[in-house]
Amino acid sequence: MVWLAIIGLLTLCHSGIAHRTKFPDGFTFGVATAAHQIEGAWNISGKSENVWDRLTHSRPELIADGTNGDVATDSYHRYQEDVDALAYLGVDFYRLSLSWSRILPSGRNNYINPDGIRYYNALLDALAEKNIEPLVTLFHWDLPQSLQDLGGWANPKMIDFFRDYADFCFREFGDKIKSWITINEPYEICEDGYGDEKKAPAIDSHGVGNYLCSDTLLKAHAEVFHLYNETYREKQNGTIMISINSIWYEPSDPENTEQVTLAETANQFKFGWFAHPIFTEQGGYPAVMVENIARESMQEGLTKPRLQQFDDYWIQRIKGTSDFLGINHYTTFLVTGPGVDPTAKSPSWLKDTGAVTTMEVGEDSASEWLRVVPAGFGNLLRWCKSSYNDPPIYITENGFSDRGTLEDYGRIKYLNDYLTEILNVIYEDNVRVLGYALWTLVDNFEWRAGFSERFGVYYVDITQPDRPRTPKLSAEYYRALVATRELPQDERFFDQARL
Ligand code: GBH
Repeated sequence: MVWLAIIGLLTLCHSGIAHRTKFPDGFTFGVATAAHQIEGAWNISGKSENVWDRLTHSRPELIADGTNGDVATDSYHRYQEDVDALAYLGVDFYRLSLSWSRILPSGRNNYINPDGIRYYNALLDALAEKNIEPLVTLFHWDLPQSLQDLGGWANPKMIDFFRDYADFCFREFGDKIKSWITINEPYEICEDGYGDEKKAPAIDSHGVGNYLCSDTLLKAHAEVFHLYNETYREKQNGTIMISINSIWYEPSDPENTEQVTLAETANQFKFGWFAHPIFTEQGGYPAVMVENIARESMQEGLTKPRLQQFDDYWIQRIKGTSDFLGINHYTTFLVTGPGVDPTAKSPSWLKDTGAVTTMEVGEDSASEWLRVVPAGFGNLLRWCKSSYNDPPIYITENGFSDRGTLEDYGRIKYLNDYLTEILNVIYEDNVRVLGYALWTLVDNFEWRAGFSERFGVYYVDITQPDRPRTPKLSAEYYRALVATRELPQDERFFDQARL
């Protein structure tokens, strides 16, 4: 008996259980933040108003706790504390974003704000001092209001404005930044900001503005990629990608073939909307999107579909414009059947999908939309490998919200289980996941949720003027993980009562 048990144990170790907790050599760890959520200093040192300043000031009732990004975690003044926290965690890289309206207050490149340049140089130097690589997002939702006044991402002229802004950033900071992200979460920008009121600028042009936005945004992304590729890459020797958020859709009944097909449709509408044009051989919007929207548009009596396929020039121009597939991932929803979702406006992206969905799955978090479904993450990653020809992948965001407790066992469990899925797909399915950024460093301004939902591994007391940061238990967990490159098994990280 004893011998059998020992042999059993040895086989388990050999079959991979033992190395399942260890990340492969070269895998990198970081944390992610975004300018508007942490910087504060909203109207000083030359920064102009952005769409989130405008929304939070003019319609504060839209923010769960009435807070805003005016001071946020005051990282504009306290960036050294952030960098010290990053050094304590021991991360390889820090994903941050640049505030467009701090760098180019008019939105255009006619005037450059010297304080903005000084700030980012100081931050980049402080990171270099600690040997932390910057991974920098050009646009994480904080569009200069002056450009929004011209229509924002619904205006094709944005292609030029975004290229000019990126051009300036590459020239000014390119010696210090080797890894770039063009745009964070195009779906959220277009659907939540132009097709709904969930994000600034809260245009709510459902079924129309969201698709104007995606046309412009994908072209603008592609132009910035080509600019980097042709003008800067050789000299600066860096990389550039886009970060796409995924809510992964699963059929609620995996045996139900109609649901299986609809879940695929929903994934094409959600992730494929922006990934298909960039990461497939074929290029362009997913066929099922083009078809569904054409059909819906006809029924609405329109003479032209609300979304049209790109022409050949743009299909070619957009294809292949990302060195890596950047994935932000938090959660999974279920598809329950065909039809019009009860929450769908008309017309709208959701109605266009033709699927009814539910969030009733997994354990909850402090965010209504965030359910804990680690298996969905594994399925998403395998789907990305097969749908997009085995791309090299960075997880550019992943994290969990609670109300700010220091003993954040819920977050640790979430991280442990989601990171386990990454290990599984790396070792079992050869999915090429190269690095991981935890969302987020410090509790910060969580958009319309204000400070009511907290994602940080550092607690921030926003009632204190000096915004003190306190490490949560998850900070110790992540520090241990980064130091050993192995999922910590120490029992102090796990809530013994709940195991
Ligand atoms: C990311 O978005 C963002 O990049 C980051 O800035 C953010 O802080 C983080 O996640 C945590 O939220 O109006 O209630 O339906 C994640 C994707 C998609 C999350 C849309 C919230 C809708 C909220 N987001 N979503 S709701």
